[in-house]
Amino acid sequence: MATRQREDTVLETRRVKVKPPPMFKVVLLNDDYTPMDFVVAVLQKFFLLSRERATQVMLKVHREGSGVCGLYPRDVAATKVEQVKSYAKQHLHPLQCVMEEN
Ligand code: TYC
Repeated sequence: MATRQREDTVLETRRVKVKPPPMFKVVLLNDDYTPMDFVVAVLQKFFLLSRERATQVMLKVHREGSGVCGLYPRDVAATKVEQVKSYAKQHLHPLQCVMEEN
């Protein structure tokens, strides 16, 4: 009986849908006190932007209130946010950074 059942077994091939991981924007927020050159340095150091690109992003944040530094998987984005906040705090600047699901 067991043998018969095994012979009758059909293994179906099933399409396994693998979704790309959710991605998160790391967003820098404007404030009135953090020096512009410090923000540019942060964007170069933690987001590997060129000085030119970092200056553009900093000015966007300064004028519009916020700006995207980069797009990363959840754990990478969370690490960047903590690195920026900790570095700003060490330097006594109120610079804030958040992550948002894309
Ligand atoms: N607004 C700041 C100033 O005038 C500059 C600044 C830019 C601060 C971007 C934070 O995320 C920021 N010194």
